[in-house]
Amino acid sequence: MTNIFKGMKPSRRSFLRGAVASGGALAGGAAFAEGDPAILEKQSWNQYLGDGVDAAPYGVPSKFEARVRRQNVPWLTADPVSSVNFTPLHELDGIITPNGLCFERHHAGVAEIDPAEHRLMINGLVDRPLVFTMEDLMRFPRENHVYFLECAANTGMEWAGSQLNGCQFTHGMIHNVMYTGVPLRLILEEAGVKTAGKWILPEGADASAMTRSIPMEKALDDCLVAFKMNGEALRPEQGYPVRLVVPGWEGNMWIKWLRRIEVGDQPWHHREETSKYTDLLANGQARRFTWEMDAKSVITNPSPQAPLTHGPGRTVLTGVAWSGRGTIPRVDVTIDGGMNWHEARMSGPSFDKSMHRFYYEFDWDGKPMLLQSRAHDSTGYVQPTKDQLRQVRGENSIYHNNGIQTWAVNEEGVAENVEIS
Ligand SMILES: Nc1nc2c(c(=O)[nH]1)N[C@H]1C(S)=C(S)[C@@H](COP(=O)(O)O)O[C@H]1N2
Ligand SMILES: [Mo]
Repeated sequence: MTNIFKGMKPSRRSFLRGAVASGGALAGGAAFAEGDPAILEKQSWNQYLGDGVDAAPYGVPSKFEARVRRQNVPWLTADPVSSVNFTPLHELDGIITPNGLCFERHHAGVAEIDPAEHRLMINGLVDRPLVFTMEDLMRFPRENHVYFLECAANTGMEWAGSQLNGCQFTHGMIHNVMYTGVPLRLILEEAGVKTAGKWILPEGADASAMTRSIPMEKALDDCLVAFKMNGEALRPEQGYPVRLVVPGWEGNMWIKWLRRIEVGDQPWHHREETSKYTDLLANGQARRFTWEMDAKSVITNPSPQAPLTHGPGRTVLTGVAWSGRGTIPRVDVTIDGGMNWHEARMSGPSFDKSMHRFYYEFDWDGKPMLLQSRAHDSTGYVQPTKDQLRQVRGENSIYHNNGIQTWAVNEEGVAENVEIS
């Protein structure tokens, strides 16, 4: 154990003395409690044989983790086939989102595709229009990368003020997984992009036939045609058997159930880049093609769904941060609404355009707190306050809210979504 709490010695004797000195509030191991059956008595799992191997050919979480699940917001879900659910960020640690907990956003439900029947077509301004089977795709060199996918509408309900009570709902339209896929560049090279080809239009095989225009520089840079997530096949809800990965850019461009890529000389100005996924400013003009996701962070614990359940003393605060422009070298944390900022401790791999994990360990004095985190990305950009953001973007926006989030924690440890100015 790293010695983050100065003066605490790791021997049992000093633990007991410490417990007395701080009135029993010492965390990290309680003093021996006489009569505690959890330590004195044999439990059933000590006495009887457990299930053998093969009880679950595909393993599932412990039944005691049943509360850990994706959830939707009923008033945002008029119809489940065109809706969203949210990643339970407050239940996770590290940087990888388990496949079964990745939030889902569908415009026309989950397409059920037999990979043997699936094809990917490249057409438009190419020398050789091509059609690939899944087997064909597997014969290109493939790469592994960890990237976050954030829906442009993540935190979108919070523009006018604090609204949803939990980081799952305010910030859970994000997941971070390791993709295995073929660089899109290799597939485009196979077809031979004509000199006039400056844009691509990926299209989904679902009933929404989702399309977005993507500039050729991005397509040739780091986009992937991915078929694995965290080592196994994409889940149906994440685009099985194949999806486009557009690192750092808004989620709606990551076309799922990818069936066609057209090459053109200009953007197509389809629905999802005109009437949707544009940001109406206060002066009546709309920002368009706001592809990159700005640096952002959120404290996941404590948070409204994950209150503090202990009294004053040793407290672990944690959260996640990410940027569509690079890595997150630094996150600042405040527990007093911004009067004092502390540099958080980053832990875990720091990948380009991937989620980062931060921690801040401190001694809670038992008084109310106002918790905030502020991400710095590798370009030097610093996450703005919500007020700073509204000054520039107005309040008509839904998308691209990366303002600093505040949780108020009371003496009981209960946390609530608030705004301070
Ligand atoms: N074909 C297709 N691709 C799609 C969508 C869709 O409805 N159909 N939704 C988009 C949106 S808006 C987002 S935010 C992401 C969500 O990806 P996920 O369901 O893996 O979280 O997929 C994008 N790709
Ligand atoms: Mo989205």
